[in-house]
Amino acid sequence: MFSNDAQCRLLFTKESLMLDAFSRAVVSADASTSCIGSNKISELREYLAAANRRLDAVNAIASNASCMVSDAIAGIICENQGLIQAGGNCYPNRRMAACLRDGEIILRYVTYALLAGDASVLDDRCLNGLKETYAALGVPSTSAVRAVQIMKAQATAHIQDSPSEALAGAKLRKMGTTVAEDRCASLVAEASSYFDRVISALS
Ligand SMILES: CCC1=C(C)/C(=C/C2=NC(=C\c3[nH]c(/C=C4\NC(=O)[C@H](C)[C@H]4CC)c(C)c3CCC(=O)O)/C(CCC(=O)O)=C2C)NC1=O
Repeated sequence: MFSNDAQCRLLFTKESLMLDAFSRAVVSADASTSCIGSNKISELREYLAAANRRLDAVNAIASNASCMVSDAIAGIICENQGLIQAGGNCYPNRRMAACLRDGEIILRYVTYALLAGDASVLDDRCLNGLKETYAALGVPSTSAVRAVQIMKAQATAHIQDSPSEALAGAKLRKMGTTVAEDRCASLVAEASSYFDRVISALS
């Protein structure tokens, strides 16, 4: 399959790389045989300065994860009842369970990426080959994408600690953390970009 050892090794090192904001800076500097640039250093300084807010954001998602997932899957089923009828991909219970589990897996990898400040763990360990797996199993990607969109909206609300009464009802839960004046705009944008990565990987 591989024309030589080096190609084979490259493929495997590539696949097992899990980067964070720091190791990403090292790997890209090394790739161009340069020192860490001052731009990079100030980006990393910013990453450190905002680290507490990043942890609050990760915690806001992680500690609401099972509620977010069940709500997102309930949402796609409300919008498309065919999913739970014979022939639907959330029917029977075994598939419903697999779908809920996939929702949890995706959300978990998004939180890992948000913690690391880097998408590689999400790309390599979750999204790599997922579209093909879904195609092979007949999992409808439009519904999977819709579930991810719902989780993206929920994550925004949780990072800003502003889940709405209208949408959350009795399940409404606030973390009580101090939210920055800009309503954590950059963390919201970053988390959204990871959800968008999932969406484009499945589309
Ligand atoms: C760590 C990374 C990782 C990922 C991402 C992963 C996904 C994953 N989802 C699967 C199945 C599945 N995924 C779904 C998901 C859904 N069906 C729907 O209608 C909804 C749109 C959607 C939920 C949002 C279903 C129903 C199955 C089972 C399909 C079947 O067996 O027929 C399978 C096939 C094997 C299995 O059933 O466990 C894999 C590998 N597994 C992993 O280890």
